[in-house]
Amino acid sequence: MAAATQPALTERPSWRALHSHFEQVRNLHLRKLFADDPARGERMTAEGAGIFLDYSKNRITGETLHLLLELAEEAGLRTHIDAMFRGDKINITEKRAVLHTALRAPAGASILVDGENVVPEVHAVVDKMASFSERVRSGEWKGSTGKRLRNVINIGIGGSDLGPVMAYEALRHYSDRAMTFRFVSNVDGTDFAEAVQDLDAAETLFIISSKTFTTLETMTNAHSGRQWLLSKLGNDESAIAKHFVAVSTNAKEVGKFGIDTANMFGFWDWVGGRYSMDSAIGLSTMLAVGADGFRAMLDGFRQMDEHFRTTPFDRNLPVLMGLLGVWHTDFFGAQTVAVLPYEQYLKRFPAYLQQLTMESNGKHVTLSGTAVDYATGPVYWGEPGTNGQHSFYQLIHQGTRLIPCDFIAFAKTLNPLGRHHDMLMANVFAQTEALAFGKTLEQVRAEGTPDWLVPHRVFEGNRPSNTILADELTPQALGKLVALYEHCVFTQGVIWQINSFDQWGVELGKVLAQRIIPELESAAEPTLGHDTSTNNLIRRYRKLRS
Ligand code: G6Q
Repeated sequence: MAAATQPALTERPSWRALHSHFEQVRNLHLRKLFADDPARGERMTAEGAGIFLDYSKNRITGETLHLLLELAEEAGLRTHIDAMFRGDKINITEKRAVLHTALRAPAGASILVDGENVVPEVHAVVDKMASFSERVRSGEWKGSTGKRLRNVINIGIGGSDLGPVMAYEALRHYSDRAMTFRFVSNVDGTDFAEAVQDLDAAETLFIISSKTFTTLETMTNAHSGRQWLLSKLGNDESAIAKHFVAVSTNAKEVGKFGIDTANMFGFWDWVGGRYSMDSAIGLSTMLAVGADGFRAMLDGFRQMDEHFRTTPFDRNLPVLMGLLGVWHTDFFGAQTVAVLPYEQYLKRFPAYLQQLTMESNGKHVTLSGTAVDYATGPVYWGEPGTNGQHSFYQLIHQGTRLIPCDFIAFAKTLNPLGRHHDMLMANVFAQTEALAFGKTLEQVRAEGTPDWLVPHRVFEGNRPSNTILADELTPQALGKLVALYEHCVFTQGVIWQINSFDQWGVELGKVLAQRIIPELESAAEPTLGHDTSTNNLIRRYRKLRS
C-alpha cells in the first residue's frame, strides 16, 4: 500500500501551516467570530442526502477550513475513498477489502473482490432474509410445537450486537409491536437469564449472530440458549431447526452447532464487525421493521455513500466532520467527543458509535508500522438530551476540558405530544448557543449577582459543537446517520495514516482469559504463573466462590 511512502503527517505542508495558524486563532472567541461575520451561521453549513450540518459553532475561521481541506487533499483522501469503494484490500494487516458500502450498492452495480462481482451475492442474501422475515412475521414459520414465533433473541457481541440493538431501539416506532426483541451479548449469565425469564420457549426464535462463530461469549450464550430451549420443549432435538438460525461467515461451525445451514444467512470477510449492521447481522432489524423498512435503511446508507463519494470536500458532511475532529483532537488537544442525540429512540446510538469510532481509530501506529507522534481517535461518549443536561453538561459548560459536541436532532417527532417537541428542540438550540457564547462577567454582574457569586456564574463559552439536523427519524434517516459517522471515521483514519479496519487491541485480553478459565475451573489448586496481583486475585476468587 502506498502509505509506506507517504510523507509523515507532521511533515505535510498543510499540517505545519495548521500549526502556525493554530497559534493565531487558538484564543479567538466564537463571540468575536460571529460578530465579525454576520453570514457565518448560514455560510458554515452543509447539506447532503437530506441531512443538514451546522458547523459554524466550531473554533475555526475560513483559513482553518481552507488548510484542513488542503490537508485532506495532501493526504490523498479522494484516492483513498475510491480505493475503498472499489474494493482494494485497504485493511492491510488482515489483507482484506473494506466493502460495507457494497452491502448497500444498487442491484446493477459491479464491485469486484478477487475478480468476482459481490453485488449479486449481497442482494441474494437480502432477498433470503426478506423471505425468512416475512414467513416469521406472518406466522407462516412456526415453532416446533406449532405456535407462532413472537420472541426474537439475538445472541451476539460487539459488532454482532451493538448495531442490532441500536437499530432496534432507533426503529422501534416502525417495529411489529406484537413481537418482543431481546439482545444477549454478555458472558455474564445474568444477561441470558434476564432475557428469557418471562418468555415462552415455544414462541422464541434465537438468531446466533457471529461472523466467526467461535466467539467465546456468543458461543457460551448460544449453548445456554440451546439448553434452555430443549429443557422447555421436552429435549426434542428437532426443535433446534425451527428455533435457531445463524448469521455467520463460518458454515462449518454453524453446522457443528446443529443449525441447518439452509437457515444460515451469510456475509463476508470484507465486512468488518462494527460495519455490519446493514449486512445479515441486521436480521433482527428486518424481523422488527420488515423487509421494506430494512431496504429503506439500506437506501439511506447508499445516499450518504454517494454524497461522500461524489461531493466536493468543502460541502461533504463526513469530510467536514472528520476534519473538524482532527482539528479538535490534534490542535486543541480535545480528548473526547460527546454525541448528544435529542431523540429518545437514539438512546443506544452513542454506545454504537463508541465501537465504530474507537475500535476503528484507537490506533498507535501508522499503516507502515511506525509509532504516531500525534493523537489519533478520541473517546466518544454521550447520552440522549435533555437527560444529560441535568448531569454531565455542567462539566462541558464550566469544566476545565474542551469537549466538542455533536448535537443530533429531528425536525419532526414520531410521537407528537402537546408541546414536547418544541421544548426538546428549544433545548438543542439553547445548549449550542450557551456553549458557544456563554455568559460574560459583565452580563452576570448586570443581573445584580453579588460579587462573591459572580465567578461561579460566568460561562466562558467558546465550546465547540456541530448540530446535525434531519427531517424525521425514519429507517432511511438512520442509514444516513450511521453512514455519516462511518465515513467521518474513514476520513480521520486517512488523515492519521492508520488502519481503521483492524482491531488487534482486543486480542490480548481474549488470549489471557482463555488461559485463566481452566485455572478457575480446575478442582485441584492450580499452579499459577501470573504476576503476584493476578495470582492473588485468582486464589481469592477460588476461595470466596466456594
Ligand atoms: C468488530 C469487532 C468485534 C466483533 C465481535 C464479534 O469490528 O471485530 O466487535 O464484531 O468480537 O465477533 P463475531 O461476530 O465473530 O462473533
